[in-house]
Amino acid sequence: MRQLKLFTAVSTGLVGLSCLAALAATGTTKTMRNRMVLIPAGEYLTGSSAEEVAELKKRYGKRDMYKDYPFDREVPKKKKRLKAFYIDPYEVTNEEYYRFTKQTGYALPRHWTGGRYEGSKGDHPVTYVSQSDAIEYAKWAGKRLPTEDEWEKAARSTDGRVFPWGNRFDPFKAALADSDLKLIIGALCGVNSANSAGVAPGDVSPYGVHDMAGNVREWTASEIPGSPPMAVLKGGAWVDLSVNARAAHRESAPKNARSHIIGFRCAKDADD
Ligand SMILES: [Ca+2]
Repeated sequence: MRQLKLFTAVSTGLVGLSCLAALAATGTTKTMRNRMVLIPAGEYLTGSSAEEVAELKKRYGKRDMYKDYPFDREVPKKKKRLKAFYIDPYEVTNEEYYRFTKQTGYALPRHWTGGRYEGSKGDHPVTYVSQSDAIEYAKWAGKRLPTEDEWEKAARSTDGRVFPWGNRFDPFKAALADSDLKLIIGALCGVNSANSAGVAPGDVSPYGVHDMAGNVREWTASEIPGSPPMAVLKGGAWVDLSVNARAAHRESAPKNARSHIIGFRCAKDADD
């Protein structure tokens, strides 16, 4: 019983901190959302080494969802060089996507009713959008989707870090489903779906790009060849474990897929 009381006290304290942080972050995002972040030109580390992938297989390979997972497509870990580019600091929100549909008459996400998103979810990431929906939005906004390489550099910076904040996973940094405690906190906070952009202030890369480990998976402009070719998704979602939150993780989906766990952010050439 004493242990239960202690746990309750600790978790209640954490809930308070977590919810307050979320409120603070929401206020911040309103002023920062439209400013793109400049990712400077230069080298960065992409992918994972064969040893890192062997460790992932050892740790996750026996779970049903990762039994046949193609971790090997993260190999090799190597240096790449990219030109400078801009990237959105947050995932595209319902409100932003609503303005796009209003101006263009573009089809609404299928779960919207009455011509718009649900009530207070204007600052949540838009979901149920395909890669082509995301591309059309980006064109309207004078932007484009980031390539997989651009997305990965914006998340892990130049030092090859595993997560946007560093090499060590911390379930309190991102909107993920990685620990029972995090799930309890999420439930008490009403966080049981995609969250307000920037709900997890710790999920931020050295460049100041938010929600790259969690919240929703994100479309990129890149594809994995095949029949049919698949689009590369980066980052984890609120339903995912930490393995998906690694910046090197390469998820993929048919380009016309629409899901409650997939959204996107935009990029732009730096010389525009
Ligand atoms: Ca994300």
